[in-house]
Amino acid sequence: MSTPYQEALGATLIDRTIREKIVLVAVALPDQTDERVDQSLDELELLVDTAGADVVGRVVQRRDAPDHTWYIGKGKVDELKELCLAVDADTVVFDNELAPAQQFNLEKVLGRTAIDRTAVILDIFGQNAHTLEGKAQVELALLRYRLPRLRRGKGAKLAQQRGGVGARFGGGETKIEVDRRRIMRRITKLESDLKDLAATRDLQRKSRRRSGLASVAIVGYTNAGKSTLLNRLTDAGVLSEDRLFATLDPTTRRLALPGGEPVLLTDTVGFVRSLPHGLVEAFKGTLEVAAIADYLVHVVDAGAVDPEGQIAAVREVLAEIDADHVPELIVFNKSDLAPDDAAQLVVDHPGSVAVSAVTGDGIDDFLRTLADRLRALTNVVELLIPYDRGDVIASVHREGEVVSTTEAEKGLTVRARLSDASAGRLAEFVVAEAG
Ligand SMILES: Nc1nc2c(ncn2[C@@H]2O[C@H](COP(=O)(O)OP(=O)(O)OP(=O)(O)O)[C@@H](O)[C@H]2O)c(=O)[nH]1
Ligand SMILES: [Mg+2]
Repeated sequence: MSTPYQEALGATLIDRTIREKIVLVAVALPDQTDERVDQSLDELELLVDTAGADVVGRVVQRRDAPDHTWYIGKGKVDELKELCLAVDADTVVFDNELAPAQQFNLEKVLGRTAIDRTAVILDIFGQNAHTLEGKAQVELALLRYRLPRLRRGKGAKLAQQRGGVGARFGGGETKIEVDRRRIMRRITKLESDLKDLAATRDLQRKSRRRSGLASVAIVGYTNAGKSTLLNRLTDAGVLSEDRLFATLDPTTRRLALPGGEPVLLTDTVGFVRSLPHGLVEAFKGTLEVAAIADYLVHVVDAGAVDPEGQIAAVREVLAEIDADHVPELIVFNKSDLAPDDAAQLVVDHPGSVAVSAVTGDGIDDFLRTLADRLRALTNVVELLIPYDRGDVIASVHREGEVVSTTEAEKGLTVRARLSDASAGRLAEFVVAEAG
């Protein structure tokens, strides 16, 4: 008998005996450059590959707004259908988020499964969840995604017969009415289980707090090298792979910092652009480690195509989980692969460091910086920052913790906990060491 979890994942996970053939579709809206759309599709291709299928074609349409019925225009739908027939595609994956009705309409016309980026990410998460909590979180996100998509339809039925990626996410479901009720009951149960798990974690956390150790969370874009860094610093033995979302469950290890007290270092789930909101919501319990950490180590792949975009995407998720108030130390990783990029990024981001988690290059400097920043959490300085120096105000917020701000005639008076290094860099604005 299958467990409810397996059932939510579907008997038809990606069929790995055959590699499914996938056509990617994107709509370029006016605020997106062609380059941005291509990058996003490259990433989607990587996601599809991680999920265990092959991309065999791409279709892009520039539009002022999505079509109400099919997301792309009717002419483009016909073109897409032709292409699917020509390459014998099993499934089409939209980079944009499809409404349940659009998904249904597309499946009907195309005669094959149509899913979106969210479904692919959910699929990968489903494959990578191992702990009780991880599984419960993924199942919850999956069920919430599926609920509005339960529906009878020709395309959907076909998808179910064929199996594959889409079958779990597509409209395909035959015993719908019963299922809807059951899914709703299951969602309620999972929500309450997760609440219990959160309570247990809360207790564990309190006992850790009593240990008096500072906590540091490693966050960052998926595949940035977070787990590799944790392994380099401790003997955590966490799985690190050239694979997206390899880590779903947080691992915590003790780390001795140079000249400082030990800290608790936690590896976390990676972020990605347009991380489905439902998933973030479901993973709140796990992501909470970032929100309650004393400091964030934000790992960035210096050799990524668009590191700035990845930083922005990570910060967006941090804001969503209320972790944007936690000070961060940006670590540009993989300096062995992209030494020039890493050096430039460090210049562009004052206060950041460059490392290679693989060769160990820069690690000592990183550890000293982190120790200094943590000591600084108790080090309050007062700064007077002219109103036109929004950049400085932003640095203070990022590198330290703002205690209070007062508007003065010459500028903003900011009292903040800052590391010696940050205070030194901002020396021209420091008016007092408040102790
Ligand atoms: N060359 C090089 N490769 C690295 C470095 N750090 C990590 N990698 C590689 O990058 C890939 C991803 O590393 P992980 O540590 O799994 O990345 P992660 O951020 O934990 O990824 P997720 O858990 O999937 O979000 C692996 O293939 C690592 O070997 C580095 O400093 N240099
Ligand atoms: Mg990892």
